[in-house]
Amino acid sequence: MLKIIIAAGAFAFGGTAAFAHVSLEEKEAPVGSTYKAVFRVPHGCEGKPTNVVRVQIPDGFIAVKPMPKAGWDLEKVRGAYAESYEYYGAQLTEGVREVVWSGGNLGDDEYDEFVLRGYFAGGLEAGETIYFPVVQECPEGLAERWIETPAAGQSSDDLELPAPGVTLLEAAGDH
Ligand SMILES: [Cu+2]
Repeated sequence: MLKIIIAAGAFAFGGTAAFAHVSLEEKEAPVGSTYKAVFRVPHGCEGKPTNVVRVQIPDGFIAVKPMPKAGWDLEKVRGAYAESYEYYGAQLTEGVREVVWSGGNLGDDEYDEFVLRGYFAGGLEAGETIYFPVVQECPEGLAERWIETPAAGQSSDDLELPAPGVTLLEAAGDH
């Protein structure tokens, strides 16, 4: 009897796909504001631990600074922005485009969070959703690629491996 209950519980858990996905803690942020992105990683790849977490930085999310993590190496891949963005009186044309935490070991039965901070540029549009593609790498070449974005008429719930996203709200001073 106990076995049956555990099996049923495991099934219910596995069926709650939205819970198991890599996701962002805060799913909304105003245009023209600093945003702390907390990526929640709830499992590895098919039973294997996660050793690398890569986060791609979308256009318009600027001045990115990742938070170092004990036990993980941190790499900041810099590159040109799609356009020039105003940031506290300066014009930024380049910055961090990808953040890579590597060399760690997050067990498949463990949970962890990976954090970075940045700024949603003033020119972005309220109502738009900005996606942060995330790739989890595991031993033996296994990976979980959270890079799908919804097509017109779709929502992230329709996708098997949705990229975590943030829906932009109107800038605080716009009312
Ligand atoms: Cu999942």
